[in-house]
Amino acid sequence: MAPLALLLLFSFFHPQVLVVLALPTSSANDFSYMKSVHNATDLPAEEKYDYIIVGGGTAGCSLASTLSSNYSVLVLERGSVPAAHPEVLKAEGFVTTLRQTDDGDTPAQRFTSEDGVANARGRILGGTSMINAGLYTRADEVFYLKSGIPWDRSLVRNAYNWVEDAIVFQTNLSTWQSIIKQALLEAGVVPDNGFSLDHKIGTKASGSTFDDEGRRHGAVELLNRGELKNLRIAVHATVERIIISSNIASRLGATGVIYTDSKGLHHRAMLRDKGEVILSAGAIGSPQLLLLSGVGPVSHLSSLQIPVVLPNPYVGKFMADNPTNRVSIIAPFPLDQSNLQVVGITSDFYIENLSYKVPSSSTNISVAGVGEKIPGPISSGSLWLKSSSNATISPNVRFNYFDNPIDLARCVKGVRKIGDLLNTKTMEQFKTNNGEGFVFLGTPYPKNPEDDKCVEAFCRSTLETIWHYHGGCLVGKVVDGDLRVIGIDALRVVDGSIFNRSPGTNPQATVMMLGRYVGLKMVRERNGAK
Ligand SMILES: Cc1cc2nc3c(=O)[nH]c(=O)nc-3n(C[C@H](O)[C@H](O)[C@H](O)COP(=O)(O)OP(=O)(O)OC[C@H]3O[C@@H](n4cnc5c(N)ncnc54)[C@H](O)[C@@H]3O)c2cc1C
Ligand SMILES: *[C@@H]1O[C@H](CO)[C@@H](O)[C@H](O)[C@H]1NC(C)=O
Ligand SMILES: *[C@@H]1O[C@H](CO)[C@@H](O)[C@H](O)[C@H]1NC(C)=O
Ligand SMILES: *[C@@H]1O[C@H](CO)[C@@H](O)[C@H](O)[C@H]1NC(C)=O
Ligand SMILES: *[C@@H]1O[C@H](CO)[C@@H](O)[C@H](O)[C@H]1NC(C)=O
Ligand SMILES: *[C@@H]1O[C@H](CO)[C@@H](O)[C@H](O)[C@H]1NC(C)=O
Ligand SMILES: CC(=O)N[C@H]1CO[C@H](CO)[C@@H](O)[C@@H]1O
Repeated sequence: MAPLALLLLFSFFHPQVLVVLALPTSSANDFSYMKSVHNATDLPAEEKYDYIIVGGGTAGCSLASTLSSNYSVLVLERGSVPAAHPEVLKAEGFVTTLRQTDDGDTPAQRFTSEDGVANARGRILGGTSMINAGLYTRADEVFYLKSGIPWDRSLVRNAYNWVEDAIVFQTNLSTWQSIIKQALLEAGVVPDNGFSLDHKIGTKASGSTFDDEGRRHGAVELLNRGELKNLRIAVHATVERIIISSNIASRLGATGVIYTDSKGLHHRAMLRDKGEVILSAGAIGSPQLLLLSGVGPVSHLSSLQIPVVLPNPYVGKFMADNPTNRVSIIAPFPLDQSNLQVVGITSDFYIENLSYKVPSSSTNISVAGVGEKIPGPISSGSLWLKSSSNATISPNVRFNYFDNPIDLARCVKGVRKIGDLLNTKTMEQFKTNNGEGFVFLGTPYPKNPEDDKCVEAFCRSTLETIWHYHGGCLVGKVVDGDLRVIGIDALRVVDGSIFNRSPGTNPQATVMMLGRYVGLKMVRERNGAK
């Protein structure tokens, strides 16, 4: 048999091998989309488009690209282009980007939720996909079943493939990721699923939007797959509100949006016949814009003197963030900085993490971190406006981590698994003082992992975000199964705000898939096919 035929036969029994062969290890960044980018100050005071997408983020870019195949599309992004912040294009830039002092245009906008947990969101073309840790993995089955969306699963696969063909890589595992993989298997997170983009119980290496040369290929590069001549992308364009009017039959409908440029001047973008406004401003931005446009809980809108356009008690509700807890070990030998590549998947928790260097004048300390994150979560909170008229002022948000005891119980299980992992032979090499123990940076591993109260206290005291917050515009509450805002024509929401649980171990794959998926459906619907 020819080697290729043998390989294909082998792949048939081991599907992950086929994926291995299909994904490249690296490629140059493609900036073709720059042809369509304009400074908002250069756009006219009023223009018309078929589709207006608010937020050039993770979902917004794949949606815009898809709709541009045959329609005029305007993308309005408050941030700048990646080339203006080259650190976002490099894996080494991950930590520095998150630590930058906010000057109103830095790509990671930091915020602290009312729970007191430090968090961040993207403010750049490509959105949060340009500041994240790059791990790429598809959604779990429970996500599809509970999402409220009547998924066409073949279109879902088609949409994931479209994303993966453009920006997903199979990279070499860093030292720490190889060690974590071995330790997870030894700690019983089995089977070894090799390399896979699918959500499977066990341990696997997944794809990355970073390539082997450490270049980031975020959602922004999906714009290149569209018809650039039909796309207009405005940066430094902050959308202030959606223009909603009622027709002769008293039906509400979106007719356009108002945005401001960097000089503070107002512009209007209006819809052509059959057009739509799509909010892709993320889990913080999309509910915020509905509230600023008068769509939301009456008491909240009235307290801010915002005229109520459509009462909906659920806008900004069910805001959730998956709590994560980790231990950090000071490595007795140097480790390369590593972004996320390996994940351990069980039904109750997921284990993943990265290593990084803490440089100082005298020493370079390498830190190996390992953390667990729970699925869901079940606990949730809400979002409310701080300003009644200024979209640049971020809303307040509270996630109520661990409000539900099931979330806390899952954390306890996950932390115990980290204990199993620390007890493996693989991890012995990290013990210092003649193999006596680990040197932890920050809170050490709990002394009595058998004691529920002790581990629960660890869960609460070391609570962090893994930045997978979602919700605020849930399906069945704010939008319908086609993601149309309930009660308002020509207005949809397409981004992480529609999720009632975070998809898979990490959401970006599914957010990008969603943009492509909804875009394909919209084009089909409009062309008369159902
Ligand atoms: C530090 C960090 C690490 C992460 N690591 C991973 C990971 O490794 N793997 C993974 O799968 N996920 C990861 N995530 C999560 C993932 O990146 C996000 O869930 C996802 O990108 C969210 O996509 P979105 O389209 O919902 O929102 P975004 O990508 O945030 O898009 C929203 C866009 O709207 C713009 N916008 C908002 N308001 C306005 C307005 N009024 N006018 C104009 N524009 C506006 C924003 O600037 C932004 O570009 C990480 C997130 C962070 C913050
Ligand atoms: C956009 O134009 C304004 C006004 O001319 C200018 O101040 C700003 O720097 C420009 N921004 C970019 C990203 O080019
Ligand atoms: C392009 O859009 C027009 C209407 O705007 C429609 O008649 C035509 O069928 C579309 N073509 C494709 C290939 O989608
Ligand atoms: C990745 O691994 C392959 C095979 O071991 C090696 O040839 C290649 O140089 C590695 N690439 C990088 C960037 O380390
Ligand atoms: C720390 O790392 C930097 C950059 O790699 C290097 O220049 C420096 O010599 C290192 N310092 C020590 C003490 O190893
Ligand atoms: C909106 O808020 C931002 C940030 O605080 C501020 O710089 C800007 O001047 C405000 N805009 C208006 C119109 O008040
Ligand atoms: C994605 C993630 O969980 N990152 C954490 C991994 O561990 C390091 C160091 O311990 C933390 O700084 C990261 O936040």
